[in-house]
Amino acid sequence: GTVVVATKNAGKVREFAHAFGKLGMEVVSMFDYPNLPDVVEDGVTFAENARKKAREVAVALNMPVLADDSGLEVAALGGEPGVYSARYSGEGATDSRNNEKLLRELARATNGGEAAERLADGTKLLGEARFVCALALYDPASAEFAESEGDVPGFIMNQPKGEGGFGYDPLFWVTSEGKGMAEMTMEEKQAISHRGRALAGLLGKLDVR
Ligand code: ITT
Repeated sequence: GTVVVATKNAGKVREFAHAFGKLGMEVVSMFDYPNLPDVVEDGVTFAENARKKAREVAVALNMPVLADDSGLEVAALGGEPGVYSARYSGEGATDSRNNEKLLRELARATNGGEAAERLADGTKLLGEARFVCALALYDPASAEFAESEGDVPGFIMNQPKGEGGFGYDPLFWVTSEGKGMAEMTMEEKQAISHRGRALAGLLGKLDVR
C-alpha cells in the first residue's frame, strides 16, 4: 500500500520512507502534490498542528493522510522554539540559520555556557532539551483521527556533531545513547527518536505490524 504524508520536509520524508518501507509500504509526500495549498500552522500545540495538516490535505485529496508536527523544546529557553521550530530564525529560515539562532539564544541564556557540563572531547552540554513529535492520521471517509505523540530527552551541544539526520540533530546530544542524534544511522535514530516512538505508538493503535 501507499501512505500519504502531508509534509514538505525532506528529512521527515526520508525517515517515514524508511519506516514504512520496512512494512512493505511506499510513502508519497507533498513533493508529489506540489499544487496543494499550504496549511497554515497556527496551532498552539504540536498535536493541533498535526491534526490540521492531516485533515486539510486529506479532505483536499479525499483519502487518508498522515501528518507530523514536531520540534525542539529547550528548558533554559522556556520551551522555545517549540511549535515555532521550523520558523525559529524568521523569514527564509533554514536548518543552519535555526541552529545558529539556537546557539546564540542559549549562549545568552546560560551566560556563555559558563556552568555547562563537558563531554570527553570538550563539547559543552549547554542545556536540557527534548524533541517532540505529534502524528495525526485523518480518514475523510470516517471523519476520524488516529493520533500519537513521542519525545526524546537530551542536551543541546555548543558545537555540531555528526553528518546524519536533519534540522536540529547536529546540536542534539542523546544522553541515553552517549551519541549525538546526527551521529546515528537512520535505523538507530528511529529506535529512540520522538518520531520513531510516535510512529510505533500509532502503528500499535492501528494494529499494524
Ligand atoms: P512540514 O510541516 O511540511 O511537515 P516542517 O519542517 O515545517 O515540515 P514542522 O512544522 O513540524 O515541519 O517543524 C519541525 C521543525 O522541527 C523542523 O523544521 C526541524 O527543524 C525540527 N525537527 C523536527 N523533527 C526533527 C528531527 O527528527 N531532528 C531534528 N530536527 C527536527
